[in-house]
Amino acid sequence: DLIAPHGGTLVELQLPAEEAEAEKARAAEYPSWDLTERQLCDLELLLNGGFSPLTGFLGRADYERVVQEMRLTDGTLWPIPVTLDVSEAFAGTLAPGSRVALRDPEGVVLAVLTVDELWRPDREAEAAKVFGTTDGAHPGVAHLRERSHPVYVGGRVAGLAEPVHYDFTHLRLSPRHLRERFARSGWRRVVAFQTRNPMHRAHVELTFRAARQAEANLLIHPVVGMTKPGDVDHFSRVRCYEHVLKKYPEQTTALSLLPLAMRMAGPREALWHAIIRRNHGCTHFIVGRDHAGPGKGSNGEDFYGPYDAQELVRRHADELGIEMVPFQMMVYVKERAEYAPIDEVDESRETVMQISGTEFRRRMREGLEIPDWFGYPEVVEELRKTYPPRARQGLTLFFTGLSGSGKSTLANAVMVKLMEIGGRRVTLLDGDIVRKHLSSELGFSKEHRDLNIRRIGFVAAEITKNGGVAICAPIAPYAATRRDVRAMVEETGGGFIEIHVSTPLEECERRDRKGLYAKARAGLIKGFTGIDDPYEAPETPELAIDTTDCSPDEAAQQVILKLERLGFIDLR
Ligand code: PPS
Repeated sequence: DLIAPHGGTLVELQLPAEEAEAEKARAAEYPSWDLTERQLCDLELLLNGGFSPLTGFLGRADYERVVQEMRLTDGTLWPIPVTLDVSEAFAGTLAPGSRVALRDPEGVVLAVLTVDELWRPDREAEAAKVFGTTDGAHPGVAHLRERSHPVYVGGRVAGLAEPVHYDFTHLRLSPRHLRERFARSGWRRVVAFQTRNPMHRAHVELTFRAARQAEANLLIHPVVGMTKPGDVDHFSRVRCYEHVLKKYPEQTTALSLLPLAMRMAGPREALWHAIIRRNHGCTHFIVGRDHAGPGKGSNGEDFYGPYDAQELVRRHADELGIEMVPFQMMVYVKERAEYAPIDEVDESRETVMQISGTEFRRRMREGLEIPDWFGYPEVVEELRKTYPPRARQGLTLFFTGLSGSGKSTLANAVMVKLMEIGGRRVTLLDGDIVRKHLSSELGFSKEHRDLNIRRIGFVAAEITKNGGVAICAPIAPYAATRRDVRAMVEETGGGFIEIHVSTPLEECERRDRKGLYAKARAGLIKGFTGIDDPYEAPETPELAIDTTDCSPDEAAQQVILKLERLGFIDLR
């Protein structure tokens, strides 16, 4: 007598074992599609019934109506298109009735899709309707525009194998398993809490109150599929949730992970989240401030009003069947030494204390204290492992400049000084070292130079990710390539310091240590940087050093001081 799934029954699409075996043998002959990360998430929830009552990827008519009216053609409420996007080339191999083997990144066939129809959707119109905007700053819009394929394929899906996970397997409960667990524990009322962030005291307070208010047990149901780019990785978050779980009275609260690919669609997404939780056996669902909001748009304003999601969910309350527990933002009230919803605080008499996400990240970066009223020490400690202060983060020092500008000498001096200070391993990726060990087959055409720099970027990013220092010293004449390398390194969470060794051409040529400028002037070397090949000087490097009038030791000292000012080394 648990709550019925959306649409009445739990629609699981996994074939029985024997049928699956037979179909697997046939599937070897089908054209196959390698699922994208998002499609893999969607497939998992299709197969396990998290997306009940869907029976596959949406066909055109369902898609159109979902986009326009948030409904399937049979009238069932469904706010987000769940579609399979493929390339033109792949679509060209298909026709209605074709069968497609859907594979995971390892090549395992997870499911077979029977094609109903193929069409080219108007993705801009989809964005405008589903996200209410075509601003590329919205991650859902950006995904549609930059990462989705042009052809949608609709059709039934039959599951052959469950998607494989190696992490936190004991916490990944499907709708069926959660329902079984609720039934076994006698949990008749369950309130679900959706999150894509680490949980601190405010969240625990909020969920605790929600459970009390709904007279229900609590399910902490974090998304571990895809969240907003830049979010805390799910590994760290789940370790935090495991700490937080201990803060609730025993046997009242459960934790399960949801392999959902979020779209950050705000109000529509809140409806979707509610439906998905109902399918997982929950009777209540918490919708807080700015639920599934993607942050600010290009105009500096929030995409959705803070309580738009609550409003939309309220408007569909009857059809949803799962009951919303709306919440205002929770804040710490200093005089009361406890948390309260912001609308229950009289700010003329009481002091509200808050730490924004930005402020939290600043404190982590600088290794500053996080007050006890804000976070649990175990959670903060867990996050400090993932986000060490700058002095313990990896970093890349990227020297760029003309041949003979002094890059190598300077890079070498900085390396020795960093080793003297200690604390991190240092790797030198000097131009000559790289061209010997990574790029020996490359020459100096634009393509080859770019390839060379990207290889350096890849290695530097790996070193940075692992907490070391990568010192790179190629010419790296192209701004766009340097920008890409910066992005690769910064994505790891470590630092990227660009140092323009800005010694002018005349000085480099006057030094001409290797005699190459003379040869280039004589036409013996073609395409020499600065002579008959371009060098695009960095416009906003972290540091620029002209070595004409300073010794290598002085120049290296400037770099070390810069690193200290930025917090990457702690000389105290
Ligand atoms: S790049 O553009 O970043 O890939 O260049 P890099 O790997 O740093 O290699 C530059 C060194 O190769 C020698 N060399 C040339 N440089 C520039 N242009 C041409 N055509 C060229 N041919 C050979 C030169 O000695 C550079 O060494 P450095 O250490 O910069 O003086």
